[in-house]
Amino acid sequence: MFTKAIVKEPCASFASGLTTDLGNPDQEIALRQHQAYCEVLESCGLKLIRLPPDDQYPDSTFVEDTALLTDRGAVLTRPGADSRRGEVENMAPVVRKYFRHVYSIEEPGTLDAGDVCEAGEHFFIGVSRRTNEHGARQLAGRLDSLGYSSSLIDIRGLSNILHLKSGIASLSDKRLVVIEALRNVPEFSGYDLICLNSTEEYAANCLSLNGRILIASGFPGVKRELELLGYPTVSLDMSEFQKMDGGLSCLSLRF
Ligand code: CIR
Repeated sequence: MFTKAIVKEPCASFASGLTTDLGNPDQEIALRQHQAYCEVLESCGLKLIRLPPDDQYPDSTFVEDTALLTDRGAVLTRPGADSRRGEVENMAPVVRKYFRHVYSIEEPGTLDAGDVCEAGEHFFIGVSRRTNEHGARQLAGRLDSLGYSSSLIDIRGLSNILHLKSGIASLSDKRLVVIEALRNVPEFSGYDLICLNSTEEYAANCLSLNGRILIASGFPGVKRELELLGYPTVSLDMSEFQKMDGGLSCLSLRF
């Protein structure tokens, strides 16, 4: 069970964050969507640690990329985009307040925690445009020392996802939601896969939280499939975050 989540409201410079060309987000709507997201986290029983918006870092609302939080310790990341690296300095004291064991990804490694998918005691680590092999291997070593296993998944050939978790989510230690392009990854072969059709790929970044699954609204196929499997779902409008290439999970750090 998760009891807490760290969140950070989109700042005034949110629209100048990194993005491919999906249009300009509307600040007011983004704030409303963020508030609705926070309310759903609270309704799932989480106590929120709300950090103030930080204009210096337009992408800083995507807190998930700055740290990996596990039951056995936290790892502060070293984001692959220069413009995001300073976000970690601001997150570090918050993480240190709640975790006794805090580690870091060191140069020349880069790692965005949006590339890390936890499935029980196993972690999939994406090697992407943001996370380099050095960073992925550093994390794998750290996880190993904490008693977790991991595997590296190279997604550099996939142009349609920014991070590994843009295309995969774990619903349990045995079941994953994946986009079509990741369906045949050998490392996923032992898992029960829920494969999304190409029109619903954004919904792959869903979040299993204390017995419910939070999904982006507007993707009825995956919602229906999850409900048929017995998962209660909660839909959230993520349109303004999608415009900035952000998924649902990126807006919080749960622990
Ligand atoms: C970025 O490009 O870094 C942000 N605009 C979006 C980051 C989204 N984070 C994530 O998928 N884990």
